[in-house]
Amino acid sequence: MTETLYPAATGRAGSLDRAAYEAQWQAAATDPDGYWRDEARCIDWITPFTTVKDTSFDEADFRIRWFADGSLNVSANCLDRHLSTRGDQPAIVWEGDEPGETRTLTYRELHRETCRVANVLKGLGVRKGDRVTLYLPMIAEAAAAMLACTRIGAIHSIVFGGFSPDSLANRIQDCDSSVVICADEGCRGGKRIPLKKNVDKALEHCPGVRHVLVIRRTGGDVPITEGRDVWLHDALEGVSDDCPPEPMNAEDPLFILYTSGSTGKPKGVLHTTGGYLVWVTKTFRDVFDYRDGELFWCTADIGWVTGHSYVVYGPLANGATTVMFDGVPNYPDHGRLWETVDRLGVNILYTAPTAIRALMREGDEWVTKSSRASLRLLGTVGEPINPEAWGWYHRVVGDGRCPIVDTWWQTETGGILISPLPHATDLKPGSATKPLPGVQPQLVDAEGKVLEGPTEGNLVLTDSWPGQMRTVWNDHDRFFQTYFTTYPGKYFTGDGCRRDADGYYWITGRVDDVINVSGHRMGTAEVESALVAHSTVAEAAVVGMPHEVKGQGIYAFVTLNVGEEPSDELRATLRQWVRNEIGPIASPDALQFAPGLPKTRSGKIMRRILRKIAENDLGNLGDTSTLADPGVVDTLVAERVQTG
Ligand code: 6R9
Repeated sequence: MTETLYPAATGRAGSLDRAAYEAQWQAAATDPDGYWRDEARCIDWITPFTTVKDTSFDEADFRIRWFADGSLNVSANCLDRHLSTRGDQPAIVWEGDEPGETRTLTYRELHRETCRVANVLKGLGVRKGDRVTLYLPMIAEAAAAMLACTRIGAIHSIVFGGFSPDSLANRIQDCDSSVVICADEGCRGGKRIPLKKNVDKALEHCPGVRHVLVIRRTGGDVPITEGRDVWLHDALEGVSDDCPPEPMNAEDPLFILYTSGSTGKPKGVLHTTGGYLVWVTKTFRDVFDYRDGELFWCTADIGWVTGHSYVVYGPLANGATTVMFDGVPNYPDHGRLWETVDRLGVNILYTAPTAIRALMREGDEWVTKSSRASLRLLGTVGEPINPEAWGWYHRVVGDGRCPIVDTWWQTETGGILISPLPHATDLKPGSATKPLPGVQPQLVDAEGKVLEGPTEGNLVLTDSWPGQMRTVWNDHDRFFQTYFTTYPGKYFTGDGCRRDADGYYWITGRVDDVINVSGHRMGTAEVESALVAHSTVAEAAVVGMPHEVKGQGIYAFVTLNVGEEPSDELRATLRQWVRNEIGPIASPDALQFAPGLPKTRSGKIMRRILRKIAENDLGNLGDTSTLADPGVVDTLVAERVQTG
């Protein structure tokens, strides 16, 4: 197979080039403490640290600590330190759901807003270490609320606005939040999202919540519970804009973010203060090669880790101007992103392969009628990008002149780990290319044997990096069990990966029971438990299937209780049920009624076979002789749902 190679960009003074990348690698390998000590200078410390790396993935002395005796404040790094040099520069350019509905906040304005919200939170009794849940649209106030939490040392937990009241309630309960911040409603693609009403429903099951701070976004009519609910605009009246930043230890918790795994309920991924901020500050600067005055647009929602690290913390810590987009790429039409790029003058665009594929289908004209002359660099994240979509992004969107950084990372990693640097790395469409300096990937087989050279296997990381998650909230044992026991002494990513002869990494997708739907992580177990919670369902098994736009779709096999009859109506009911239980992103794309599921004699569902059926790879079902009743497979194949 001949691969097209796109040479690294040249001719931009000050960019990290090949030599600089090599030099950093050398430094990280020969003197790790010295290397990370220097890198940690990208942020301001209140108390300088004296210890750098203090980590071990071995069970006997398992620990992950970075810069552990230093202290700092995240909001001071994102705001205060820029005031003297760029107080009047835009920090946030907000673009609403309707084109041209914009608002700009300078660093000075965002600083003031953050301090005032922080004082409101204090007034509601929020103290250092308390948890605050945010359930918000992509409005500038959301960034101010995040920064306000960090200013006083409260731990934020953001729940994506597309999650149901039940999912929200579970996340509030798990971390025991005392305050929720929401908006009256959100706007997405011309539709209203009833955020406050969802909070009211969730709070029926969350007695620990003392206050709800409500931000007026649409002015929609929402119920207010006296004594509990407070309008932010009322609470802000007369509030001081003086709020000194709380000095936080480097290892103090910064935020919790729930993410799906192979088993059980979503885990509260915990990131701490110093290491996380160093990592997102450095990776934003290096991977996007950001320069003063440029406009950076990451289209992710703050409900996901990409929104945390590259809409808010990474850009603001670097004094960048970041776009917050409260809309969707296909509203009011398929030209929305490109029209907005032109109107705002966006220089760097960071988005997901699923959005690229969806827009690619609509034809080039939506793109080519815009100029996109301001664009310098493109990025992708969230799932593997197929070479066709990469090619289209490069040729049509970037006019063949913008490098693409395909960035691999996870909620757990805090920030980017494997990615090209635009001026140092030759690009291969579909490959996240090479690890950043100091990042140590390895490929292993199922037994843990290390695979060398060009090969394919499971992706692990053999050593820590500052942005690594520190624990699962309230369940340190689950943290260790989930990530460090499959391959003892190594962090297991859950991803499969190929490495080619040039040492380039090609992520092939999850090898566990996590599916990636439009770049959103879903645990198959979560969808299954939602399905079996319906009164008609006896058993359910959920697997991923290839989907042209979403990357993966959700295929559900459902066995009904005795006496229940399969019907199209029931199929629609069950899909709607899952929407209500978890949220629209979890709604099955295909739902097949199965009189029985393929099981081993010990009663384990053979997902391997279900995956093959969902993929329509029927010639490859493999050995079915160990099944308790091999006949069920024939029925499932015969009644397979057409998925196109
Ligand atoms: C940042 C984010 C993590 C999972 C990860 C992998 C997939 C992310 C990717 C990619 C191929 C890339 N993934 N980036 N796969 N190429 N550039 O998406 O975090 O939501 O936790 O998902 O996404 O499978 O394990 P998260």
